[in-house]
Amino acid sequence: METTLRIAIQKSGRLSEQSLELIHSCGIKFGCDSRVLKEQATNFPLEFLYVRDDDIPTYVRDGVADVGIVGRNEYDEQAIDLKMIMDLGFSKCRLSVAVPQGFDYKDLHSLEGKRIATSYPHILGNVLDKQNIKATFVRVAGSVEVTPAVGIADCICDLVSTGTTLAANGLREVECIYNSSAILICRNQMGNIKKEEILKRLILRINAVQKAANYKYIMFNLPEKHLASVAKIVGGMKSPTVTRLMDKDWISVQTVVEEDRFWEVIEQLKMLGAQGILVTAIEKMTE
Ligand code: PRT
Ligand code: ZN
Repeated sequence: METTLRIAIQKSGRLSEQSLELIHSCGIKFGCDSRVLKEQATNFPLEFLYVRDDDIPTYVRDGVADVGIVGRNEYDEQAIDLKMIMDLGFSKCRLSVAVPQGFDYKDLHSLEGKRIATSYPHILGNVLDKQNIKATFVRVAGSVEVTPAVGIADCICDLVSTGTTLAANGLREVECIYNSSAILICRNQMGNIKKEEILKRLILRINAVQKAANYKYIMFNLPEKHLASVAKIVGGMKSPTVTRLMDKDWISVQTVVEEDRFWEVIEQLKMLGAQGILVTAIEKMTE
């Protein structure tokens, strides 16, 4: 039987859609039917296991799945001995302390002796221990933000992305203690060479997709006399591709530019007299 790598993905929640989108952009085809528990990719030796995100670290540890996509928060909170392969950059959020009106907050020491409701006692405990702060944790699995209003906690420590939930519950975010995003995890020892090979192929594809997302492909026409300056501005993987135009004083240049520097590069090219600037997204990119 052909060896397959089994990946655990959140069945339904904040990680699901982008996890599937990532695999899809790696050119891997599958049915993506959220009603099933398991399914097989049709053109790559990968099997999907759709589960609750909380279960993913244990499933990977126990070999139920070989790899998994999970929030870094879940991975660090469970503190199971697993390997983090890479940061996938989506489902970003932060773990923050938030207090109700009237709570006099200066710094983390203001939490001394307080009751803090959280689903992340391990991560929060580590942060407070480092500063020798003693507090009581009220463990709650959901609806953390209502606990101060109902009197079972003095403040909370919960995940935040837009801050809407905190505001809706009259809470003020006072301190971010931790940042999270989706990560790819596996066991420290996969124990199967064929699976390791498949994982390497998958990682190569994910890297190519992630790299491509950070770059744009640009093409433009330029007076030839500015060729030397343009190479300095755009950089490019090796050097820009230059072709001649019918008009002998003009050239056409093609290159890749980092997303972060994109507007700066466009402005500088315009100042050099570049014309007909075309920009396209890159789908995949490998060294
Ligand atoms: O059913 P299952 O157990 O699989 O899902 P779940 O309900 O436990 O998890 P889910 O889907 O809510 O979150 C999965 C992962 O998404 C988390 O472990 C984080 O890594 C990541 N993530 C990103 C978030 C958020 N953003 C987020 N905003 N997880 C939860 N929230 C919650 C937060 O707890 C709070 O209740 O959203 C609310 C705050 O959101 P804002 O936008 O109002 O600030
Ligand atoms: Zn969960």
